[in-house]
Amino acid sequence: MQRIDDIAAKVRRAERIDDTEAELLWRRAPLWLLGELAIAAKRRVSGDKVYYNRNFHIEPTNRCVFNCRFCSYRRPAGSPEAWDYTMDQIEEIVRGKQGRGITEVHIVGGVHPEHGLEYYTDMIRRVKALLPEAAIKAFTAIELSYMIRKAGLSVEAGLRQLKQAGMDAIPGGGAEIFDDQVRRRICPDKGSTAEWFEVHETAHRLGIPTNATILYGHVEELRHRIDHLRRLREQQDATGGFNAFIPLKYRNFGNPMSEIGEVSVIEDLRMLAMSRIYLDNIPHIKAYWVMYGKATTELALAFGADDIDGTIDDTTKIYSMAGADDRRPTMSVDEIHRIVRAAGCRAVERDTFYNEL
Ligand code: V47
Repeated sequence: MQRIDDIAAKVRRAERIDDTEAELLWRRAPLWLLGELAIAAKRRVSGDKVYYNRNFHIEPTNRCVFNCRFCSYRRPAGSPEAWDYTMDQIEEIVRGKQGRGITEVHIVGGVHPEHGLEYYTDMIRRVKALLPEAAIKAFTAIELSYMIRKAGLSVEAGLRQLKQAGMDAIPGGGAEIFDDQVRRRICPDKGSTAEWFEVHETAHRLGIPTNATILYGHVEELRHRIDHLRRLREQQDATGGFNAFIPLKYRNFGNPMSEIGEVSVIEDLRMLAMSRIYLDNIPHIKAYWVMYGKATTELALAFGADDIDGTIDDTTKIYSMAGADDRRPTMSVDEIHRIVRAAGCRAVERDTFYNEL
């Protein structure tokens, strides 16, 4: 059997590791070694830089046609906690963010049963009109697949319309776990893995950059995580359009899977480091601070992450409703610089396309 030292030497030489090697490293390597290898891999891509942006989220609705068991956010129509913003309310949110140097608006929500594609293209146009200098990163592949199919269009035709309206990039959500059996257990009626990949593959061909995520730390096994990473690495070899990979830790408050505990911070760090080591072709690994909390995010920077997302400005509820520490997530640019400096790195503001600002 291969020794950990041989695999580590391979990673240090920037050679690709296979799934068996990944499994061995993941199970057996001490945390300090994973940190060392991940940092070396991170430094090859981004040196001592850690990227952030000035962004905010719009979550137009928490009504959803799907019933994901890990979701703490969805509410049925008629619930006092359900919301469904009008265009006027969305424009009001955006007006409140003008003049603050925002470079990205991240729009995701539930998969609404009634809205048509024109509703979404109209939303994008209105946001763009009020914040023309910001890029719009909008809708998970699952939302996109649903709205485009409902309009009777091919994925390509639908994405072209959205791009034309001003959609500049696609976020990484909806990936969850690609393995069909695990997917059936945690989100049985959700759009499929094949749909997720069809949207991302088509977006890449149309020149729309995208991100990718994994939702880990619930019922999946290590082999499912590695399978997930392998599918992403293969897609990236083929189409090259993923900018960032974002491991999302399952948070267990207020959802139908709450009896499952949350994994440890040590496991978060192993997940991050292995993502950096295995995904040798996806440039950035994001430690989404809203989901980890600020203290773990600082640690994440010592385990291969080179991006911490952005200022957020208390505009997302997905994680506060799922039990994240920060009930009103906001980070000032000063605070971002402090966290990044504490980890011995240099904070660099970027736009959605990773141009340095
Ligand atoms: O797909 C939902 C996850 C995702 C829970 O692309 C949960 O830059 C943990 O994808 N515990 C949406 N996770 C968020 C997302 C994202 C976030 C930040 C940046 C980017 C990007 C993308 O949130 C969903 C799902 O995997 N999620 N519920 C939960 N209880």
